[in-house]
Amino acid sequence: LSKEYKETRFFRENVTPKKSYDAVIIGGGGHGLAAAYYLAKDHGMTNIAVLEKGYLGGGNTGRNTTIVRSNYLTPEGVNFYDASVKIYEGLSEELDINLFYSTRGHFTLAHTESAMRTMRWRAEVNKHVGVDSYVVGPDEISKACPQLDISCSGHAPILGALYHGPGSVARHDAVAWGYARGADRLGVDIFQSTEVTGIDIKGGKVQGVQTSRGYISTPRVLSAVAGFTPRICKMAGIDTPIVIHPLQACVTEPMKPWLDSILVSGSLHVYVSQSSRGELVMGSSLDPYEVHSTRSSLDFVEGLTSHMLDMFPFLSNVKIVRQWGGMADMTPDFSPIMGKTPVEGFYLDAGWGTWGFKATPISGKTMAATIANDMAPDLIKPFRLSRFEEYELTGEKGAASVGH
Ligand code: FAD
Ligand code: PYC
Repeated sequence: LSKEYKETRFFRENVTPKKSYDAVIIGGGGHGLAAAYYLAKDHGMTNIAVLEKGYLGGGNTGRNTTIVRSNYLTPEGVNFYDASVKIYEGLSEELDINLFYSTRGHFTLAHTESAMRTMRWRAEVNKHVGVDSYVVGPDEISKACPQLDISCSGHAPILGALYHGPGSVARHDAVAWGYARGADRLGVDIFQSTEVTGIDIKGGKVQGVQTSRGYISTPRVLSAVAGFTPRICKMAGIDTPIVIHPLQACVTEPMKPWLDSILVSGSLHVYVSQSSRGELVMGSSLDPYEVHSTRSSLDFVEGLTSHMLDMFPFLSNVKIVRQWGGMADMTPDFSPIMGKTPVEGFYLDAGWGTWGFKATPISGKTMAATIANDMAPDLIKPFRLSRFEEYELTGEKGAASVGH
């Protein structure tokens, strides 16, 4: 590493953006930073700027509950998320940063016969594609998590679960910082507190972006802004079916480690894992209304904790210490929107709703390839924007861990 890099603790602070770049990435979340990293690393494109209106990882990347898994419902989805899990497994080493990637095993609990049917369906699709998932009964769940009340206080007895061994958690902000540092070291310029306010398009082609720090000319723009996608797409004159719903989460005070696995209950609208510092990380359903806001509510913690106590009555004296919200960019089929758009040079990485953290590495890699070759790789073709007008949806609602 050169002296310039050795003397910075994380990455260079660039003071003034250049007048022109080969590509501009809007959004310094995990997805935008990963795309920048792979553009430089896989395609040798280093004259790139990442523009972030706030701070790196301050959007949904730093607000999510960090679950990584590939136990989806469609072969297209399973293949895509499995490719991401495989990158995650070696990512701490590749980025030379401890991502606290921790493989725990993931149980999707079924409390009804119809939920059991979906678990069997997912298990069969997963196995067919070579992903480790199978259906287990209450005894195996109790063995893995003896603290769980299998009767759920008598309200919703657990009949079985889909078990997915590779299910993991990771430190979310380290993923953003790791990709940022990796991209920076390869020569990418990263600007925080820099907002894109307009996209300059002439003759159907991208010419540049207006920003809070002046105009930047560029032939290629990637929008990787999650909950802000409708605003950026409006600047480019593009319609998407994305709607924004808040998704909230919270953590307890730290406890000694007792919960090894990741547990999800669709019927009780709860999911929980224990972080490396001992906090229970928990979430529930999407808020039922469309609103562009990151506020959290008392209603959310009340609902969540009452269902947590159905599963774990012994937690009644444990305190909730933080709660927050993120803006989930929801698509009708619960799959992302990735690839080219009708505007030449404007690329979209969006529709990550409640499921995009696990996809960070593979979305970065495939969006980088899309930009470098002006063509989407086969892996992401099922997620093209045009699928909605072609009636070729990639339906993953049955595999979303979050109630809706
Ligand atoms: P973000 O991290 O949101 O980054 C977008 C960035 O764009 C932001 O930093 C924003 O400031 C910036 N930006 C916006 N507009 C502009 C502009 N005009 N100019 C410049 N910058 C701009 N997924 C999972 O896989 N597993 C989970 O367990 C999980 N749990 C979740 C829990 C919660 C509570 C939430 C809210 C989401 C969860 N998700 C989960 C979803 C996941 O967090 C997101 O899909 C993912 O983080 C999206 O990453 P991103 O980089 O695309 O977006
Ligand atoms: O996609 O696994 C997931 C998830 C869990 C909580 C929010 N999203």
